[in-house]
Amino acid sequence: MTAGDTIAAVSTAKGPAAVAIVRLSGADAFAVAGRMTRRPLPSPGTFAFAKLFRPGAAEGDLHVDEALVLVFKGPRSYTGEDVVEFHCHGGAVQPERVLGAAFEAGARAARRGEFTERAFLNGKLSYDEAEAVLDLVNARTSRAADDALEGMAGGRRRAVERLYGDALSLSAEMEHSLDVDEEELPCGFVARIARDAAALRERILSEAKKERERRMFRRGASVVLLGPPNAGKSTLLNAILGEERAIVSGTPGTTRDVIDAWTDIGGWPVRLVDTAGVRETADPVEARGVSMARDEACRADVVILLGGACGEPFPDGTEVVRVHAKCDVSRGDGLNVSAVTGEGLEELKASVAAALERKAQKPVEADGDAARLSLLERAASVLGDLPVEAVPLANALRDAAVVLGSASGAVYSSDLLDNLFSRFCVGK
Ligand SMILES: Nc1nc2c(ncn2[C@@H]2O[C@H](COP(=O)(O)OP(=O)(O)OP(=O)(O)O)[C@@H](O)[C@H]2O)c(=O)[nH]1
Ligand SMILES: [Mg+2]
Repeated sequence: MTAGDTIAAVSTAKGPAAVAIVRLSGADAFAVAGRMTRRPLPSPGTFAFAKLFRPGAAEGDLHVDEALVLVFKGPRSYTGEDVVEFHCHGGAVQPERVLGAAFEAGARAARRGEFTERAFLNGKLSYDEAEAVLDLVNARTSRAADDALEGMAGGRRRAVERLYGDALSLSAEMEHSLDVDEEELPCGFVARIARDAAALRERILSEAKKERERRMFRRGASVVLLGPPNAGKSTLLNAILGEERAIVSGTPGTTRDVIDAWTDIGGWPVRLVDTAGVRETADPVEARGVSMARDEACRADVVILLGGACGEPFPDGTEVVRVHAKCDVSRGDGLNVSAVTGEGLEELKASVAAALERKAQKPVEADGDAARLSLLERAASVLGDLPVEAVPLANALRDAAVVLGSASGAVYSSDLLDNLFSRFCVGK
């Protein structure tokens, strides 16, 4: 596989749809497309309507589809290479048939994220921008999408580059001061550099905070409703979702399974989970549900606890929001909420959002996309608790500048790149 070969994929989601896009990219993209249209392609930057054929089809054979053909001449394309897009008919059959014709015409199947990988390799996108593209197509909430869009516009890269630049200039000032006589330095010079280093550290920490939030946007958070039977868990699930997702009844033990749905709480993508009421029971099916409820609570980022003790203590780091439900009937300890009148619902969502805000900042296990975060954390720790003395300050600033330099991303390992692009879908 060379970078020069021409790749093809369906870039739109599978399933019934009016339109699907089949995309070609590579040195031979125009030739491959020409074998399919059997007539000259529209000039770059314009489009034309054309019938698409299998290259091997005989004269008079039926075409595979009719499509809008868009031509982009490299480097003015998404990948930086020659690109052709066929906006063909959607559905279960047509996009795959057009793709099949493209393979017969000389293209090969694109790997996951290969279009974006080529854009990166051709200098069309930085690592951070490519990562932001991935975040955007996977975004589950508007807030996550906004953050990704800012990243695509270069926001993440510029933020770290600025930190790097500022660390470099502080470091240079400090190094220079070591070479001159102390009397020549302005009064309070070292104290001023120490203050600037502390301010730089705050900015690094705030960038690290955003990076942690991004990780929460990516993985989503799980918020589990837990409590005894009839506490009102399913009713609360339905009220938060604004739809009747779970069965509600006055009979204790109504919910026996784990019921979940994705929703947006305060901009966080949340998997909201309803569980079986926790109680001792002789019914093996219900007992299984209760044990699943406890498991979900142990894995949860936030537990919304209704009415009393239920299998606590939870693991360290679990955020617990205590709710007194049915507050239209009686009031009690914790957040008073009524799914019937709606009282306390907004407060509950705000408490959950605040708990998620805290949770996002707690340390989690490092994984493939933690590289920038751990570099930022290292730079912050290097600059932590500095004495107001020239030599340790100079050393710390030099170390911080080196670490921020790699965080700003001039150099990436191939593992890091593989990890990023394999998280894309085919066709992106
Ligand atoms: N008045 C009032 N009734 C409620 C409220 N929330 C739930 N209920 C009622 O309480 C009963 C139990 O509600 P569910 O939501 O099924 O309770 P649950 O905790 O899911 O119960 P299990 O699935 O059995 O564990 C139902 O009759 C609901 O209509 C509320 O805010 N106010
Ligand atoms: Mg229930």
